Amino acid sequence: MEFVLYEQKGTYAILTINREKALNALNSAVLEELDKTIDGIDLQTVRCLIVTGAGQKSFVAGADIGEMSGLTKAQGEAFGKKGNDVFRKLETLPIPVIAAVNGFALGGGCEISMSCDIRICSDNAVFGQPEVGLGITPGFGGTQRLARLVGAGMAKQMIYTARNIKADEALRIGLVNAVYTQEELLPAAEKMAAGIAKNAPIAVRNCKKAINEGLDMDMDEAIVLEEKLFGACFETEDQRYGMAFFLDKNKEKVKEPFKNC
Ligand code: DAK
Repeated sequence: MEFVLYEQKGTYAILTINREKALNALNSAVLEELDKTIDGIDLQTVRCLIVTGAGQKSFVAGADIGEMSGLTKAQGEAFGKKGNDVFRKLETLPIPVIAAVNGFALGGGCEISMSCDIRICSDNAVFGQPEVGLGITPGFGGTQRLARLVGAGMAKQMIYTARNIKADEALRIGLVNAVYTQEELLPAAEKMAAGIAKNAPIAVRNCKKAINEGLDMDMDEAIVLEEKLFGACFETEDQRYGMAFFLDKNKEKVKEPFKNC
């Protein structure tokens, strides 16, 4: 792959968008490679994915403006669909995805980070949806995911004004969970990924499904979904082992890694 690097490190993996010369802007080739890379993740062994950008300056500086500038209406819609399909694939990946936002996360960059389960960023990160300044709307889910994450009022302000916000403000409004120095960011993401990967994989996946799908339901339906996913954890080897380990009062015993994926 030319524009996407992928490295599995035991039970978690790091996907790096690698088009540093254009601040990792997303063109069709990058989206294609992202799609193939996500399809190729070994979900039998990878329990958490980290998404980051190459270099020190940018996570993803948006969709490629050069490529978009000459599109017709039909091509624009097709480009939007391509991005949306890839981002949705990331969002619905059975395992948790952490965005380690290492700089600019503008337009499609902010949008891809919002397709991830958890966002953490470096102190030089900048978030924004500058599309209306370019004569377009956010096209990779920004109008939908930003409003769900930070509330409609704040999302509307960011999108209508096209104003970028820095890491501290992103933290304040709940767009990111934590801010680190550039050097600390990836180690922090890896520590979190390894911590998630230590927990029972079926239970973690069911939590992701319950939260994501439950948010689109009314509370009565959502609670039923939770009941079903809770029930589905029982009789698994991991549930039996996790509870037996707790109930076993032998303090010398070391907890074995959970097995099921
Ligand atoms: N596209 C293409 N190239 C980009 C780029 C981008 N989004 N962002 C940066 N680059 C390129 C620059 O052109 C430059 O290339 P060279 O001149 O060296 O060849 C190189 O990266 C370095 O950028 P700068 O020289 O500009 O670096 P600075 O540090 O001065 O500025 C910056 C960094 C991030 C503030 C600036 O590059 C910038 O403002 N970039 C554009 C950010 C932006 O507006 N992003 C949002 C793009 S719009 C849709 C589908 C998708 C979307 C919308 C609709 N449908 C089809 C419905 C999504 C839209 C977007 O994401």
